[in-house]
Amino acid sequence: MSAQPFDVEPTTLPGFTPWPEEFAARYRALGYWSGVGLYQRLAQVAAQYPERTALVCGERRWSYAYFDEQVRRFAAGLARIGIGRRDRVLLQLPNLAEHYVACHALFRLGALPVFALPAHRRAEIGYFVEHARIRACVIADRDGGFDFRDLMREVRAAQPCLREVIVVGEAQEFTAFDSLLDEPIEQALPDASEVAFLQLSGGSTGVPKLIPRTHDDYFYSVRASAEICGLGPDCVYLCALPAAHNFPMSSPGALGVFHAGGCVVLARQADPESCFALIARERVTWTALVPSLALAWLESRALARYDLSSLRTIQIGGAHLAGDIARRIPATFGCRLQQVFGMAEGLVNYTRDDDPEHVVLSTQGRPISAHDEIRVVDDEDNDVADGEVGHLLTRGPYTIRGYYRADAHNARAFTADGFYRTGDRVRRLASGHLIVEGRAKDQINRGGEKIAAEEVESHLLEHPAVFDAALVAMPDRWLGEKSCAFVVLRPRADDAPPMAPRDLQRFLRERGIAAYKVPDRVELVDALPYTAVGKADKKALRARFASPVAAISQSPISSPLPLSEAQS
Ligand code: OOB
Repeated sequence: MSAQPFDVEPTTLPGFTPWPEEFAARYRALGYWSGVGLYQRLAQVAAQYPERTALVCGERRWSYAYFDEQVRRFAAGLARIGIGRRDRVLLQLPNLAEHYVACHALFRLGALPVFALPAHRRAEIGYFVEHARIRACVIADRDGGFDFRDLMREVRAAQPCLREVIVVGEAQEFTAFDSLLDEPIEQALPDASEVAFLQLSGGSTGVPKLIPRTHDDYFYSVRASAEICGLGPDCVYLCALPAAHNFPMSSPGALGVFHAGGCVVLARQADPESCFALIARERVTWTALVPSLALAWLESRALARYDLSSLRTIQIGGAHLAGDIARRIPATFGCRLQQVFGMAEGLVNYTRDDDPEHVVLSTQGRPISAHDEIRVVDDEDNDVADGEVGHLLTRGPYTIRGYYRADAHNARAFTADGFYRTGDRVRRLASGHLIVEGRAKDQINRGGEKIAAEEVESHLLEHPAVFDAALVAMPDRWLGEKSCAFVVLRPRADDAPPMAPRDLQRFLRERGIAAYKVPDRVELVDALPYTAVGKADKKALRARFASPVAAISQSPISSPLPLSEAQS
């Protein structure tokens, strides 16, 4: 009797697009894919440097030995409640040591963390839970005045697949994080070619996309990044951005620091005062910021009050860095600037320490790997010459070949031969450095936080009074970009109350979308301009902000902090 197909365990996670075998073989032969898993690397470092400080979180100071023990304990507790290989577990934690414990415990088990941001709310979390069939969520009790247990109650009522909610802090009816710190047990590690986690895409479509990254591909990017950035056991990294984001996680980020045996200092808040105090206290040597946060730090009056002389490098990435801000960073902080242009889908570019100053100031760096394949193409996918602007396509040893469970979208987001269409418009210099000139994707980059226009528009269209809507970026001094929704209302019955822009903003908040996605401004218009093919003409809408007077006079007061904490 032969086994039925459904009895056979699939060799990879269903919904994951692997690299074609010839590429996988090449990346292995080159030693890029080393077969070492993400937990395994932490265990190696903990054996090498048991006494060194791995993590500083508030007043807690953990050695590598202690950190690794916490990971093994939590992995044992997760196994006890039935979490195992390929189960998906959503992590939505602020910058706490438990974030790294949870993700490494899941790496050890071969279960997959799904990295949500603290700003996400019912709409996003509910979607991730349903789409990735999440078994458990790990949350904090409260953060920034928000109670994540209430959010979980709502999500769980709608999603029966969600069986466990694990809470750092006061668990109430849920499972306390600390109650899962069991005695460590022997556990078989997953194969490094397996998917290690699902990361979130900035997105440009109606629903967010999930990015499957394998141990092999991710650890390669971490290792190579740590080498490019010269990390050693003496590095002290301030994690000021949300720890779950790809930039502070792996470029080289916290995983790069753990790989090198250095120390990660977690900042609970990204504001200048809190971060300067940590830099001075812990003698922090480097950090990663988005441009809007760098600007807030540069403009802070607290600068003069702290000794920041330990800083050697500030990395800037995630959004366009204006030339004047770039110049002020080394001048003000007395340290090196490194530009980073990366994406959760894979490709990461860095300026290098030996690049001439004008290259560091004016380019977004060059790829990590000699095997990152870069194409810059016109609208018909023909390559353009170096120095000309075109669409950036890429393929390589740590760039995905497909989003998780998204076949129809994958057909558009990747070329037939596996290049990822980044949606960014770039110029490549003869040296290989890239300059980001803009983007073709329908996305707003709000201080590094990405907003898919279509996602917000589809929420707006759910309002019975809305006939049409288009979300576009408008310039902002602090965040680089903010969002403006142009909305056409349906004809109103004579007795219906008038609709104000803030009613629509409230409607979106009540639908449970992250605060950073709620349009900063709503313009009610009689009609949208359309292109020849009948789509909203966003170029024409954006042009309405071309005059700085219009942008400044009508924009609400800007907040200098990019991260959601500033808006919640
Ligand atoms: C990083 O990752 P994501 O996935 O949040 O966003 C990726 C997108 C890029 O496609 C590009 O549109 C934009 O963010 N971006 C930049 C940039 N770095 C990213 N645009 C202009 N200049 C830059 N330096 O944002 C990310 C991931 C890893 C490392 C660094 C950033």
